[in-house]
Amino acid sequence: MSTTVTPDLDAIVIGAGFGGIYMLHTLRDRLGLRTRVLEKGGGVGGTWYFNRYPGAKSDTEGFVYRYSFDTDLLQEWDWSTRYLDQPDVLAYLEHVVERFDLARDIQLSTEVTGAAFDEEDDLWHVTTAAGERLTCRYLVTALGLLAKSNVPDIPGLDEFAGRLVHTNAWPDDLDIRGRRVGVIGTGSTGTQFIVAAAPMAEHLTVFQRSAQYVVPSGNGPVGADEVARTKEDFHAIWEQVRGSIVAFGFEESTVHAMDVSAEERERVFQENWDKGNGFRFMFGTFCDIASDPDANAAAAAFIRSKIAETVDDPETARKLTPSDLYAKRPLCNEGYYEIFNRDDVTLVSLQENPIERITPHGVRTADGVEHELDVLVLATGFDAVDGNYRAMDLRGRGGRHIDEHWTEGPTSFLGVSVADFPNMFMILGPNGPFTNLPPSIEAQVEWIGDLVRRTEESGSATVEPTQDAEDRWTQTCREIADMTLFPQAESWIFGANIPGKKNAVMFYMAGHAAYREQLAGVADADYEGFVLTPRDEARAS
Ligand code: FAD
Ligand code: NA7
Repeated sequence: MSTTVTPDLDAIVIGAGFGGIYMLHTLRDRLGLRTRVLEKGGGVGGTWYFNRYPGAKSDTEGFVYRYSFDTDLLQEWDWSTRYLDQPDVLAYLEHVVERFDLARDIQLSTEVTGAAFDEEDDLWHVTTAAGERLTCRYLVTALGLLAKSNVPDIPGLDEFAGRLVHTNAWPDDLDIRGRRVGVIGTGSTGTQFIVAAAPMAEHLTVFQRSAQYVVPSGNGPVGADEVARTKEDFHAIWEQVRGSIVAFGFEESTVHAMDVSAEERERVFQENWDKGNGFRFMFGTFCDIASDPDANAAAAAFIRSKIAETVDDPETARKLTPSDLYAKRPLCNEGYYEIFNRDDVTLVSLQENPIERITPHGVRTADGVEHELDVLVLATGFDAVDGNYRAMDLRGRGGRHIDEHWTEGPTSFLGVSVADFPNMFMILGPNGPFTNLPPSIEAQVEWIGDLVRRTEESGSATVEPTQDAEDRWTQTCREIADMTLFPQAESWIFGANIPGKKNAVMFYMAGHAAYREQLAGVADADYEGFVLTPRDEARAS
């Protein structure tokens, strides 16, 4: 039943990262809705507010790791390195907030602990950790897909007497210079940290569970003339991005790796190794590295040969050499394998020598060695995609908890909406695109804005996807993922990094352009797959 209650706000957006910031601008300034952002952190920026560890940077090139919605913003914000360091991305997002006068509608240090849709008044009732209660018609969850830290359950972790930190909660007062530092984890974060930390620490001990395929990033300074040239080309660059698969600002290859000679393959791999960038190496060399086992094996063999060439100590090289598929989110770093030639860096392979326990003094491994440390860094990643959803008491129609809806793993229609969670929209929700994320965030925010406008103009009380539409989208995502090799590798992309987490498809892997087409197709068919319930009908029921 619906009654005419005036809500506190038209819309609440949870999260003030790339997604929440643009969503606020869209709902407030384009649609004229009374909107407020609630953000747990003490500042805006999301990922870039929390991840302040040495070496934190984008692995998308800076010229496309930004918004494209405002031409003046694109022309006026400069960059000086090929990849953006964490302080640069944070400064950019703070600038966007200031430029569009958004701060007055962003409530910081406010954790949302619960949100429930009430069928009596067709409103979302939102609760914060401080006990504040707010009602709104629309709820947008911009909670981040890599934002809930994964803190592994290692015996003795709370007994460590030095500084224990997760990279996603790096404290401002921690200086690792001259300290004995240990790091658990060698994913994108761990490898970035390792490269930056080795020259700073007195000694760095790397606890590696899985060896990784890492290619060079090609990072370095970008001159003012290159920035100027890029700005002149921005129109064409963003057209290319919107029409591409991974949206990283390079042309994906259309050539099958096994259609060329071994010499040609080697040449192409070397060329892209020299250019740098993980996504370029996986998607710019050949079109089937992530889908054809032979192509994948060729790329993996090339990287393995580079490890053998680079690492001086054969035993260290052996431990650093992966033997599994090259099918996790591709990593890139300047000088990763080279770091292990330093005398002040020790590599411990946890597969061969597991951690027995954390002691007050450091990490004791199965061989009985106690690695003494002043600082222990957990670069152990995230409970990705649905982690922050399940951390809240999130309830849709009939008081149904999101965990009940997602018993078989997280699902959605188009990555943005869930059946029986009316007027709720997700940014980077489950089964959204696997791409450079700002362009996909923009596509989602603009599409959500259009659907909210359509709902408002039609005088509807609610809009929500049908279960059938959600099921079909889930099936589509599964089928596309199964055409790739990604499900065969153990990583956060399918939830394999969290003990006990159900392995599920969590991304739409057909690419950015295809995703935009799907969104446009649904909108053009007057939001086929969604049900809009008129206010009067809702009130009568
Ligand atoms: P986030 O930036 O994660 O913001 C989500 C916000 O929601 C957070 O501020 C969080 O505090 C808030 N929040 C969550 N739950 C609650 C709650 N209950 N109450 C209140 N607030 C809440 N992607 C790329 O495409 N390219 C890259 O190069 C790249 N590099 C990365 C490097 C690192 C170190 C990391 C961790 C991620 C990287 N990513 C990269 C992914 C990155 O997360 C996205 O590009 C983008 O920043 C996501 O923006 P977002 O707004 O969706 O989420
Ligand atoms: P990842 O890619 O999930 O990497 C986490 C790393 O931590 C990885 O090497 C894991 O080993 C390791 N890990 C996790 N749990 C443990 C335990 N219990 N013991 C030892 N080692 C462990 O997270 P990142 O933060 O690096 O990157 C995530 C994304 O954020 C990235 O793609 C960027 O977009 C930014 P494993 O490899 O699973 O064996």
